[in-house]
Amino acid sequence: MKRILFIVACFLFSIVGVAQKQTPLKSLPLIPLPKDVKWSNDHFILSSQTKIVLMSDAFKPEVDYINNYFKANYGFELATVLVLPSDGNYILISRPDFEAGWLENYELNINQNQIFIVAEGNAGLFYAIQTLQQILPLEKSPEIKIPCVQIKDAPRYKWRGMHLDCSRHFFTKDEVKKYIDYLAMYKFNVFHWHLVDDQGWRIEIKKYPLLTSIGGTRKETIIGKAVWNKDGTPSKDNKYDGIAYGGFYTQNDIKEIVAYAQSKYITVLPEIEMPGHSLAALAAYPQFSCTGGSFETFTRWGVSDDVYCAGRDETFSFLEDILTEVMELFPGKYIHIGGDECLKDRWKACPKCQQRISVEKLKTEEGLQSYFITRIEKFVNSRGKQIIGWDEILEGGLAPNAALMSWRGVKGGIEAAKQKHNVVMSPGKPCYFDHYQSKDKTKEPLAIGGFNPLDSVYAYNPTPTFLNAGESEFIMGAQANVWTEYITSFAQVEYMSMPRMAALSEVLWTPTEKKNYKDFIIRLKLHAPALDKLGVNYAKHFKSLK
Ligand code: TNX
Repeated sequence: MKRILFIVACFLFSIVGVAQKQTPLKSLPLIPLPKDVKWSNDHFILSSQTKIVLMSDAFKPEVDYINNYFKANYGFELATVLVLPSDGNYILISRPDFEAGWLENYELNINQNQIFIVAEGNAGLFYAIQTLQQILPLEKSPEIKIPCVQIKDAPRYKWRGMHLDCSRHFFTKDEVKKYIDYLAMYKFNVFHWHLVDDQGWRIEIKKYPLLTSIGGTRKETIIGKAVWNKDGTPSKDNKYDGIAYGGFYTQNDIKEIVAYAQSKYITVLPEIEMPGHSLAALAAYPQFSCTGGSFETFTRWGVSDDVYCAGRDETFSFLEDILTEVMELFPGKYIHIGGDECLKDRWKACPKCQQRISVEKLKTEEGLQSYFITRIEKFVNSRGKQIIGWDEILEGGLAPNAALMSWRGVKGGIEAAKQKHNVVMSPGKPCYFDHYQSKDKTKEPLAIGGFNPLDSVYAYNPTPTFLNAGESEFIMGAQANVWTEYITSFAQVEYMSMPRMAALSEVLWTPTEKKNYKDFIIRLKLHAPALDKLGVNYAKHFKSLK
């Protein structure tokens, strides 16, 4: 008898345990999962009678945002009132103590009569509204049933980034804005805009118009996967499409996109590659190369031997002029200067580069790479900004104030954190969203290679557990990169990045102890109709997961 009671007790305990553990996570389509969520089966009924209280003009942007959203999605606006109504239901936005800046924590409390949105900063208010949007029903109706919730939320990391390569393939201003919308939906706060590479220069620089008129176009593009000879040169069997390809953003376009991102509390991080990945610039201005050219914007993928000449002072003046214009366009603290995959063959053969190595006592070409980045860093710092670069900037010694983006695994990031430099983790595994997401490649669009399925993204922990507390502080967060050699359309950008972006958002936002992949999949399935409504071409592999 005792034994039976014990078994029954265990059974009951397990049901209660499961219920407690799973119920709160199961039925609301919240991504990323907030830090603390409670909810009941009660509802707030929102209609055109619902009022929105504008306590202070400081909240006007949020009130406008909510009203625009309701108008677009449900066909009505809320009545704005200046004082708390004595009856009826209402939405109240408040900030206990105004703090300038982008504080991101917030509370969203919904009972049957009121929706309270409370935050210390505007970013927090914005995130509260993003959360609210996720739990609104999708169907149009004069009475909108919103579940009663109590949410207390704050992010795990301060750098929550997504990158998009607009050089290898160009995406229009509207497509870039759509991408920014997706970032905002999942509470990312950095959009890393890869604007420059061997295959195309995509940002207008007034002082050097040939950058876009020549460097913004390539005469054709390789078709399919590249074939290589044994010596590493591209094979003659490669086929090219014979179609000129180009595009760039004017400075006005850039201003528009930066302002758009800013309205969603997203900082745009521009990347201007140097000293490698610079063939498009050299096609326009060959005088800043080691050999003098001539060059053509790359028509294939891979890395070019020709890079900026580090021996000529004019190269630095050229780059400083470019960076001056760039820094005026992008208000963020960081400028990404690339620094990756700079082949050293030209520098080895270049008398000017060799002279620089000897005069500056640099010893090697790696030392010259470090000299290059440090010299650029000094300039950027003199304008009150910081540089961030790919992990190759560790070669020959890290520039004194540089932040580092770790892509060749996490080794570089760990090394930099130990040296007390800020770090963004972005290792190829699992943060390269240009890699395959499913094993069956025959069913996937051609991709560059690799394999980063959704569960591997979800399981990622950007802070290596063996770092001590002091070192971990330098891990600002992580980001995923969408390189577009093989991504030719925006629909394909969506396919490669969604829903892996959703999984990454939870890595970056949700406390580790609250993460649970099964639960995430349940919520993702509930969230999918919202993506359908937006017309997103997301990958659907998760739909068959149990
Ligand atoms: C490496 S990540 C690159 C890019 C390529 C990418 C393809 C990095 C700093 N450099 O130039 O597009 O791999 O996955």
